[in-house]
Amino acid sequence: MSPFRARRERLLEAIGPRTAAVFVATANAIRNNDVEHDFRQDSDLFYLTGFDEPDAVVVLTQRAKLKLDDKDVEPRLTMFVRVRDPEREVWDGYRVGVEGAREQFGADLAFPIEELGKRLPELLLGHDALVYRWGNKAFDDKLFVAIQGARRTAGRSGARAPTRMFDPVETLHEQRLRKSEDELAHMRAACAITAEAHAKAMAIAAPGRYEHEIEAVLLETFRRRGAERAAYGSIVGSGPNGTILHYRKNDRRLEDGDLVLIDAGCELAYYASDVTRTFPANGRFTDVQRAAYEVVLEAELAAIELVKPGVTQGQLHQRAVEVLTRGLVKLGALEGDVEGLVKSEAYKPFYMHKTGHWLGMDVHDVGAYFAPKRGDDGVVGDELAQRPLEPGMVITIEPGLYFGIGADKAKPGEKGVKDWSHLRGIGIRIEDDILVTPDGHENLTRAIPKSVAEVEAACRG
Ligand SMILES: [Mn+2]
Repeated sequence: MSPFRARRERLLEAIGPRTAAVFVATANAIRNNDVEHDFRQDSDLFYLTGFDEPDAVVVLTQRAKLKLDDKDVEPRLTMFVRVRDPEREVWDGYRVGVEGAREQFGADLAFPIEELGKRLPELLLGHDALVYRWGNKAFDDKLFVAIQGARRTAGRSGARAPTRMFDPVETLHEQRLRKSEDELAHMRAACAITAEAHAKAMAIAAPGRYEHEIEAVLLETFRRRGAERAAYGSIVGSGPNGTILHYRKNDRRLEDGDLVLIDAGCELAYYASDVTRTFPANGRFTDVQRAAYEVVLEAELAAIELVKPGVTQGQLHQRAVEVLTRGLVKLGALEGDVEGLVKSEAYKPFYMHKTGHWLGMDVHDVGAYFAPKRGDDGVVGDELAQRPLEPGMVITIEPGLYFGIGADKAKPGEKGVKDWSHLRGIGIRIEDDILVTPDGHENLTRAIPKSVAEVEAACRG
């Protein structure tokens, strides 16, 4: 339990002595009729406790004083959980229960979830602020009622009660943004499994196979090696499907001459990996596919090359955009001065997304992308600016080029656009997971075939 306790203590220190924090478990969601979606715990709650059951609320307090069985208790961690229920456990499996929350998860106090309404106001007393991510429709009202209850009591007794609420983005999510060695060990392990899955997928893909057969190989690898699940819906897009950014059907038959774009990564111990590779279904790039692939690869490598503390994600995106735009000219899709084409965003019909995102427990991980700008005098001003990378942060780098329906916005003859019909149907993205280190970066997914020669060799199996 010690890393979880250490994280809670760090959070309490960050939020200050008169602030409490409330975290709510993910609710079970119905898929259809009486079948539920697979449960996956809320990342914040898991990060702080390691507890993975639904119907739970975690309250961190520093000034709460409760009288229980004539004893004064000053809890720091209070958990509201499902009670043990042999009848239900026959159907749904073991529950930690109230005693388990104390004994296995280090709760100072634990109560049945049914007692939340009664206990929460007491726990909030003594604090004048609260950290909570509002927007949880099922829980917001309960919390506001509890705050009102605490304020009524406080008004009569001279105690404090919360009058302010803060989103966890400035405290807990800053903590989650910088990965500890424990966390990086999980992320490395997740990346190793994802690496095997991508190599296997390249080896089995062939004209005549279906996208879902390749998806099955990815999932087989994830689960066989102990990953709980895919970190997000696996994309296996062949031919024109590779140009659809969040393609999910995975039901097309691969044809000779197709490219196959796979965006898939496993989640292991609640940590995501997120990798994209693009390869020829028949194992050999055509000349035009190779030329387009080399452009995306050059953009990806150039952006990765820049990653080090102090650089912003905006700068990485800018670098990728420059290389892609130069490449679009070389490929014959655009014409004109590269700098001008970048400025006029002529690349956008072919490259419409950003070059990367935070990666961690959530595939698009928490954490602010912008921070208040510091002037030359060191004073924090009003404006927001892209924040600099720091050691321990993990990002993805994932440039791409897409000549699908989105590209139809690029009309030959307009704004530097040439006839790009020779590229139609090509969709390419290359994505790696990059750890920022004190003196640069480490590519956590470097083991996955990526150069033209490596990819063609992996396709041969
Ligand atoms: Mn990604």
